[in-house]
Amino acid sequence: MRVTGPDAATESGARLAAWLAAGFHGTMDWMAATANRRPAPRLVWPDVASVIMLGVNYGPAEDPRAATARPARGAISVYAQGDDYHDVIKGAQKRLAQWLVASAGGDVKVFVDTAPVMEKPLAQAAGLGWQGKHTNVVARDFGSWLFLGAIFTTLKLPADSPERDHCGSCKACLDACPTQAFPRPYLLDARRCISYLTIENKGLIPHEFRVAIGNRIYGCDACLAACPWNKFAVEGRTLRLAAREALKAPPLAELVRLDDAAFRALFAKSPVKRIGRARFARNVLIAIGNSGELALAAEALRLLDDAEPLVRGAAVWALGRLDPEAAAAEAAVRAAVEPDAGVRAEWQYFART
Ligand code: B12
Ligand code: SF4
Ligand code: SF4
Repeated sequence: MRVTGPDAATESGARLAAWLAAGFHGTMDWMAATANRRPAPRLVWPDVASVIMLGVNYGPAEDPRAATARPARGAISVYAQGDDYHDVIKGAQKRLAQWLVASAGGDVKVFVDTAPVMEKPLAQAAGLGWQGKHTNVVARDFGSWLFLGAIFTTLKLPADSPERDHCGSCKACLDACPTQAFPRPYLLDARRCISYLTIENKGLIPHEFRVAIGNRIYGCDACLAACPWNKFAVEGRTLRLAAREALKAPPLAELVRLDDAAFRALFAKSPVKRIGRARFARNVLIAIGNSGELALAAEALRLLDDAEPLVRGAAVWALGRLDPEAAAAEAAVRAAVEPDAGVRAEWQYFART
């Protein structure tokens, strides 16, 4: 926990504007819609006098890169293997904020990615860590594994010193990115990031990224896990954030059979629930297409009849990768009668490749 002032992220506003102007936010229109407020906490709440930044350690028990070496299983990013951090951290922040008001007075508001606030530059200004070349905040004591949250208060608190950059000549995170999502150090093109492609992106995943995604079915930790500062990381102690056994490396064969109710039951209280069954099944089918497991071709075949075009489209690709002959036979009867233009485009893509 560290303290900074409400003007600490002001200069990041220009960088945010440049990022948006380049279109790096893709379809995250909410980033553009709130761009003027994001670097300016006073526009979010005019009474704010100090910002208390919190970092919550969610360090994994094992290196998450091990899960990406098991192609018949899905890799869910570390941050999403436990309960939704928004809920967990907000509860803790509220308790802290209540204590603050009771002991020192003033008024408070708590945010954990729930308001248009640039949490990373505020965290660096407060001294929690620095924005590494992968653009996330790295802390000397926790490596890449910190969630961030902010408490705005009307109290004028003494500010802590900012943290400085300790990346030096390292570029391990940039080299580790499977989709080359960094046009240059400290700059991320979200449209190429697997986290964006598997979570925020609502449509079919562009072909150029599908193979590189491998078995990552929700988010990505490749750049975070590559950071040498993780050698100082310790396992997170917040029980509700800890990885659930069922979400560590679930078999694709089970995930692909989840209907809507089973999806919601498995991912109750998990951030994964937010993307819904169709987007999740799309991601699982991309992983199935990359699995090399011929036995999973039957699942792709079955989902060619799914009610959701998003699922049918991904099923075409998965079947085409695992069993091109079966896909060709299906194309002959399905392509011409497919009602959805996006799925028809997938059949055409299959025919061309
Ligand atoms: C939009 C968003 C995303 C987008 C875009 C990510 C991004 N880098 O912007 C997507 C969907 C891709 C994403 C992915 C992830 N996210 Co996210 N995301 C956010 C969100 C909502 C806003 C971030 C933002 O303002 N982006 C706008 C751009 C302009 O910011 P930026 O990349 O940081 O740009 C800065 C740098 O480029 C820097 N810069 C530019 N040039 C230069 C040059 C130099 C020399 C320097 C020093 C700096 C510098 O200045 C810019 C402004 O500060 C925040 C929550 C919040 N409210 O802040 C969470 C947040 C950043 N995400 C978080 C997490 C955990 C993730 C993932 C790890 C999840 C996962 N495992 O899949 C990945 C990591 C991907 C990555 N490498 O960044 C955490 C990060 C915690 C931390 N320790 O930093 C946050 C803070 C949420 C939280 N409350 O904990 N995310
Ligand atoms: S999260 Fe994955 S895809 Fe996104 S920038 Fe990091 S390594 Fe690249
Ligand atoms: S991997 Fe290296 S360059 Fe990337 S954030 Fe960590 S120290 Fe910085």
